[in-house]
Amino acid sequence: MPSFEQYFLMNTDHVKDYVKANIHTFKNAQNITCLEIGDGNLNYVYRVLNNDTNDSVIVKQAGTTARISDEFILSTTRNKIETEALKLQHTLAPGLVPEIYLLDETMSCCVMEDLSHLTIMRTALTNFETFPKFAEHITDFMVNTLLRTSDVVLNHKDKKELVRTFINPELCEISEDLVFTEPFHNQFNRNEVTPGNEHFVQTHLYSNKELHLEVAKLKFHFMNNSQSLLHGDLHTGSIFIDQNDTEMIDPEFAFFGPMGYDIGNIMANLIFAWARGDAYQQKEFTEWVENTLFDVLDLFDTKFNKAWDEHATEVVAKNSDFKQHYLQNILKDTAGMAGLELARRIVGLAKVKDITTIEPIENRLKAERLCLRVAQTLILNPHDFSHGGDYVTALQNALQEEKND
Ligand code: SR1
Ligand code: MG
Repeated sequence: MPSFEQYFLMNTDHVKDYVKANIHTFKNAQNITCLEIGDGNLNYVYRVLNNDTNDSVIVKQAGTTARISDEFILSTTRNKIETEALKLQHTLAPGLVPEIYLLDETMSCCVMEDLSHLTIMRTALTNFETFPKFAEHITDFMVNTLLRTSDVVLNHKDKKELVRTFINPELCEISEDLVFTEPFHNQFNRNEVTPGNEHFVQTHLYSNKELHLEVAKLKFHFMNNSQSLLHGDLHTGSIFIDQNDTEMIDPEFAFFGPMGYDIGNIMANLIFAWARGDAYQQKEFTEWVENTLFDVLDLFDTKFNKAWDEHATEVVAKNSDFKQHYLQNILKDTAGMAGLELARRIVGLAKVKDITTIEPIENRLKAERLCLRVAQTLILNPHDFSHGGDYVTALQNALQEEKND
């Protein structure tokens, strides 16, 4: 059995030995099953089951390059940032984040609660499943993890220490390139535009100078506003869900940035689900998504106001006009960031199954253009999006534009 005293990339047999050596409920286990179950773009995820006791855990290990492409050479220390983020989010939003059992900085892996009785939300949404508790749960998670890691609530020196802990330059660079730059400039030639939409992408993204200016402002805002500890990649593939529970996983992109980045990611990924539902004429499903878009912003607003009144410690922040000013800026950022996520998942390297699996191709092309039209409106007019209903209106307008073109 390896000693695990020096980093190496484990296989399933190593992971079995690792768990026997490090997790006490597996110490004497004779009958262990281990499966690699990761489907993300970066890391390796193993489910380990003790067949005799039914105890199970998840082991997540970082490799030296991204799974999606060897082009991304990454430090394995990212696992520590992810694990520290999970631990902090678990205390701020209990019941909405898996429990961490072990962080191993040598092996760049962590062992955590097994949530595999739940489904990855994106997979469920592609089958048009609906989740009535999602808006409540995601807004609890966002208000608690975002507001309570900001200067509104934290002692400012403590917050600066946390900012230091979560400096995450490599993963931030991935977002800076893939989200804020490549979809509009294709400077590394990594974009993958679906044949049939080249002209649309050229006109609406690559040659759109007005859009480039707003995107530049958003990129610098992302890089320079250490507002809160973000999840950093809060899309529906980072959420485990069923009818009762919602658990947010995979915060390896965590760093201190603008709150609107996380909220905007949620809004954009709901829009992908809507576009798929529309393509397959799933009316009940698209109505649920519309209500959820509405509820997410509405509940965020209500809960944010309440949490601010309960938890604000900063003297100058105990001012209701300032609170409204602060919230309006978050909602404006949310719109811009949602627009960016919509654009990058359509033309960039890392796509979403909601859209890529739409058939026939004409319907996929139409869904892609719909997302890009909404993206453009969100980025150019973020002030117009302070309610969830504004997102639904933008979707209806984009559908109409598509019909008129
Ligand atoms: C190289 S990583 C590509 C994408 O996958 C992650 O989930 C992030 O969204 C990232 O942008
Ligand atoms: Mg991920």
